[in-house]
Amino acid sequence: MKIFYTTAHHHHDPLFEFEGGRFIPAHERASRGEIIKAALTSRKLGNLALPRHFGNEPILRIHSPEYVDFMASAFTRWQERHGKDAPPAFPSVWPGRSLRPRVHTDGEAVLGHYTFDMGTPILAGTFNAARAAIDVALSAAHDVLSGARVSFALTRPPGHHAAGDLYGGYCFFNNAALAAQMLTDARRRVAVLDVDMHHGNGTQTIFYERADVLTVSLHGDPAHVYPYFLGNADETGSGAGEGFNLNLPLAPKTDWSDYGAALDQAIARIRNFGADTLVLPLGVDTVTGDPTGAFRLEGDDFLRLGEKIGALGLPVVITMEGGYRLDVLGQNVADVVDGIRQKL
Ligand code: SP5
Ligand code: ZN
Repeated sequence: MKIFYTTAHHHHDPLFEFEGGRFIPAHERASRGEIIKAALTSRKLGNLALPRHFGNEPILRIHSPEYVDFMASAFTRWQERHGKDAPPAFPSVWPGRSLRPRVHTDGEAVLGHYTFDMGTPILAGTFNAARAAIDVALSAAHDVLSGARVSFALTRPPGHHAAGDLYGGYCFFNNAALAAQMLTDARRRVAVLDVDMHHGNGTQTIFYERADVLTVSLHGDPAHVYPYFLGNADETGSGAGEGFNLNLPLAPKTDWSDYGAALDQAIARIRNFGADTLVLPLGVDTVTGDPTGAFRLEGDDFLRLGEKIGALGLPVVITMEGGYRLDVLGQNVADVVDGIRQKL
């Protein structure tokens, strides 16, 4: 298995995020990438490979040109307003209900126009890191198109909360959606199975009106869990996409017995859709004690999760999403990969 990885992820290493009325130490740090890399390589689950460079064309299949331009220039524009030594960029105003969500270019308003939370700082190097993560994801998709059974995209920053023109939840570009689109453009029938703790709102939104990509997500019930404002079971797709989005929200404290049953449902839908290729946005923030999570997966549960996915028998592109308990992050990611490879 190839593990697509680049040191460019270090360009995005925030110290703080905003939560609970104050800045707290950021959960989504560059050390995560190194921990995952070390665990996968030390268990000999694959070989590191550098991404190749894909141009902007595949990005524009998913993200709007205005949004890509915004991301590319966001921090320099923030510096024009707040000085060369400006702190990380955070929004302070949003087009909430009753206000008009018009496109804004002004330094203070533009961040609120393009994001939905205050947990996602933009730094000087954020665009470089996020742009490199796109190439990592596309390289893994290309690897599967070239015949690989499984390919690992060590994407950092993660992507599943980002929509076509929206960042948030530590995500800037939707790496999994970009991979799914590249596979679909090559005539694959793609299912996206999102097993991160948090609903993959960006991925859902991107494919919501489409029948050609099935999106399935297992996550904490948005009544209690971030991102709160999307991810309910009644969101089934719309228009041509009606019936092609499946949300399986689960209660806080869900452990393997309920999680495994929901995963069986997800897998049954993917089989029934007739997918020939799987994209797996992988988050291991479902572990007991994750600082952003609410589930109780532990121990061998991640191996079992991987085994069930591997037993689908489909080629898989794995993109890395969440997982913030650094003491078990590497082991849990490696267990999922190990389980997939044992059954595939
Ligand atoms: C990719 C990804 O996993 N993004 C997650 C973003 C979560 N950001 C906010 C988390 C807020 C958690 N607050 C509740 C604490 C429960 N202990
Ligand atoms: Zn998550």
